[in-house]
Amino acid sequence: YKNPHYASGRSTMVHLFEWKWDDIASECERFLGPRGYGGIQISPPNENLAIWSRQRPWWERYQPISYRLVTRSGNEQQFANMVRRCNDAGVRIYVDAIINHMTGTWNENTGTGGSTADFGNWHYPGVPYGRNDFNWPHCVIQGHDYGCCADRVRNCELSGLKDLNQGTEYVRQMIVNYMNHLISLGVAGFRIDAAKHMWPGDLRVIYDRLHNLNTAHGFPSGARPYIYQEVIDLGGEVISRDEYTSLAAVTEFKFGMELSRAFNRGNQLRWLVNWGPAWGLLASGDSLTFIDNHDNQRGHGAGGNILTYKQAKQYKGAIAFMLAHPYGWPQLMSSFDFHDTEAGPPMDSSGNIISPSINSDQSCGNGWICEHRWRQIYSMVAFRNQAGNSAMSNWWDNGSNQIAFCRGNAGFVAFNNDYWDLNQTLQTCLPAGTYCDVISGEKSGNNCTGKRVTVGNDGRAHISLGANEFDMVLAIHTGSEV
Ligand code: ARE
Ligand code: CA
Repeated sequence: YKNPHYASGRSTMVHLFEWKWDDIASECERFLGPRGYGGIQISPPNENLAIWSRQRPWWERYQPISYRLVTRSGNEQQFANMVRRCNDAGVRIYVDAIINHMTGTWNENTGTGGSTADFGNWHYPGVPYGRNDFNWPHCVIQGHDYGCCADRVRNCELSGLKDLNQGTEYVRQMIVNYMNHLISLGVAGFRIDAAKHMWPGDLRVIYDRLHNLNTAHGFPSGARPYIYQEVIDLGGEVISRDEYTSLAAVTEFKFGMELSRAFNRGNQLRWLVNWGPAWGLLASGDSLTFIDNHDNQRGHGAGGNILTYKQAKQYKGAIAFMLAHPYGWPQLMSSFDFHDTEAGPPMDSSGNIISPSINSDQSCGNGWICEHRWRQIYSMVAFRNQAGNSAMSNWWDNGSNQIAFCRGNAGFVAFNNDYWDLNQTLQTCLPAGTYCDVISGEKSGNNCTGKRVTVGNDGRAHISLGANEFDMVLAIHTGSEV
């Protein structure tokens, strides 16, 4: 369950938060496929409660009312069409699977596909689930439970969301049927929402009943779904991420916290010389890595000064480090603009999501940020693909916040997060030639719209990165020669 089954030569996925299926299909064909993206985490595709009383917040999608594939993102036919078209473009789809719970209790009770529920009786006819399918008697997780009481974290309600009992055969089967339906439609794997709140033994039973990936969508025979489990573990709790790594991959929240701290100048970049398990991070192959996610970019989930698109220069620096460094399986965040942390995606007065528009410079409009379309970000996705499995080598630092390293003989990257300029002759490990820096510009034909870097026969080149430049990164790789 730890292999994303990317098409060959690809390495990075992006979370297209709240995007519609038709828009994702187009994005696979016009941008993600050609640019070398490996996959997409989509918002939950199953029917959720429509919460008009809170102006249709983004978080209504974490309140399942049935497993029918009908949401604001689209219906089942649109879903199937998206998966087909994305797989054809070489881009995999990973589903955010909410299997810990159903909705909380609300006055309104109609789902995005028209299903209803009787919350007071734990009755969800759209599945169907009834009272016997939930943990009983019901209780709600309190903050201090995380420090003491694993049974309460797993058997009580997370924020009042009705807590399913995955220990029962019936619930397991409903969940497995839902996930196998998605596998049959061609998805490559799952994010397991709130995995901390489910017993590892129950999850193992569920994972082991999943079908192999659908060979009609280009997966090798016998391929198991990629599974990454959302377990927030910054230390100090009774439940640890290590209880889940024997099952499948795990979201590594320490990754974005530490890199945000470093690129925010709370820690010197030179210390990143031993980035990886030496920092208390998971083993690389177990680790789904990211800077921000849809929760912590807006202060939900585990908080703490996470960099986002709002601090663009520092953020692009942290993202470039994530993508340049061999550790982990990276995931990018692609956001809609927000000020109110509860607000849903751009929508019209009927609650329909408004599609992103695409500007002539490739950026998005209509309220969508589309970090994945920022040159400094998609260029580093290509860098990572070029670097492949090569190790990091030739680390250099100035004893402060200027660092540089190579990836085999395929890539070289430098960072300057100091208040003074970087001007150094450094080993790039690349064959002699003139390269286009893919951060300050990009290669177009035999031209370069950014800085040029000349690598000598000894592999060395003069690198200059001013403290006041628009970006703090310089990156060159095989394929960026001009
Ligand atoms: C909403 C309302 C609530 C209301 C509830 C029920 O905000 O006021 O009571 O509905 O009706 C998201 C939002 C929630 C939202 C929920 C359902 O963030 O605000 O509740 O959707 O609509 C814990 C979990 C972790 C979880 C985070 C948010 O361990 O799994 O909390 N993250 C996932 C998703 C979220 C989603 C859910 C789970 C629910 O990524 O987007 O919630 O499906 C410490 C612990 C962490 C803990 C954290 C916060 O750091 O280590 O484990 O995270 O505190 O409590
Ligand atoms: Ca639970």
